Amino acid sequence: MVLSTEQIEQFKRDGYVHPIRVLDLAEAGALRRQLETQEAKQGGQLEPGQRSKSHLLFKWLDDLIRDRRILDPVEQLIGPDILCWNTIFWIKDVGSKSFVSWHQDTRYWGLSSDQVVTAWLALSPASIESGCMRVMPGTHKGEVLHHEDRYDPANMLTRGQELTEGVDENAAVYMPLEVGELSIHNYRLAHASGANNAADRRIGISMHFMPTDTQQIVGSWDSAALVRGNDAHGNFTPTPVPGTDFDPEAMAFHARASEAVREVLYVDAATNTQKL
Ligand SMILES: O=C(O)CCC(=O)C(=O)O
Repeated sequence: MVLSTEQIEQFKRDGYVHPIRVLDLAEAGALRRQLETQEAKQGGQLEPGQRSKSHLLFKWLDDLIRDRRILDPVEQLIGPDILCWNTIFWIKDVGSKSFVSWHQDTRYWGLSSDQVVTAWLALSPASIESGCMRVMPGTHKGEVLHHEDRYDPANMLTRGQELTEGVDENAAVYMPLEVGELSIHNYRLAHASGANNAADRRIGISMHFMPTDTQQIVGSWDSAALVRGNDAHGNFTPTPVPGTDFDPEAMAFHARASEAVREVLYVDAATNTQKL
């Protein structure tokens, strides 16, 4: 058991748990090199479309969503039958003003379950200075709060959506992580992050896990990877496992699967900012 009884209780009460050591420095460094090698090949950055459902593009990321060191604590929180719905890169370059406004993901992902979790892995130090996540403890237990789409260009969220209620900056808690550490939060938990004022890039990967009985209730079609247990529900089309980075079959699937996610994320939005 990775998580103690106290950590599980804290997750139920507050909606998050951190830090959980999952990779050693060498392993996390190797993943960062894989990412940065690819970025260097294409002018220094991922394309927006490569930031989401990225486990279909990068073999090493598909391996990561199946890594028992990540799935063991996730199973302790959501049970043994686990789908991975999405993976997203959250990269803030040195000196970048990029930030994430206060929001609840429940509002935008079209998923039926209240048990969806985000596991966020640090590939570089996620400190207060570099813009680590902040959370509002307990907000996962309440209603979905009111958001406004503000479209700030520096906001990493698709619509610059921002909570207009329920945030008390004094009660907010930082979730700093060292390289190779993970945080897990319930997707209804209000969370945000600030700009990177540190000397290194802030690189995180979010992996979104859910029980297999979850349904997509906004989009007409969606996909997910069965990463542990059995799927007796079949609500999501299984994603292919890439044999290599940029495997042609997985890339073709990625085009369809990430478009389906975009349709859900931008439903009723005034503008498609093409951030994912
Ligand atoms: O990486 C960040 O700062 C925010 C990530 C986020 O909003 C999420 O993983 O749900």
